[in-house]
Amino acid sequence: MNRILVFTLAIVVFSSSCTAPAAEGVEVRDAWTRPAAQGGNGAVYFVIHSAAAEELIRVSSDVAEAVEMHESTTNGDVMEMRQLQSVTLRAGKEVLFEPGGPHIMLVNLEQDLKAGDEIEVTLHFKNYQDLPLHVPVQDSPPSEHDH
Ligand SMILES: [Cu+2]
Repeated sequence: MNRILVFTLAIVVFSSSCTAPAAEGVEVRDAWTRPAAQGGNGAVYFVIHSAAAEELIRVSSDVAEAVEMHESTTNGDVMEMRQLQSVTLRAGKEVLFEPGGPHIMLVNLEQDLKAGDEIEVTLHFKNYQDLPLHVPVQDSPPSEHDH
């Protein structure tokens, strides 16, 4: 009597990834704001990245009477700004707050913003913890990183 043994070979497929480990939580880089005078308005720019889907719902700061999220759009030759109630952060995607696009508006500054100063701005999210930012006051955007 012959016995036929069937061997089953289990194939384990290892998935490999060549991407860097994903950052966790919310990260902000290249924050900056332009010099501005007390009583005027300022604008804060940065690059924000969230590992998970997230929503930026509010921004606060002591340096201005009000802090709003705005989006600049060009309508013909006219640059317009509208207020945003929230900014959606898609999982793993960067959102650029930059001149001509979304930005944080510091309305009615309580103090002068001078080049070399640093101000504090806090980002508030739907789910993620509050994120305080130290924002340098400078005349031009931070130089591009190599990436
Ligand atoms: Cu604005």
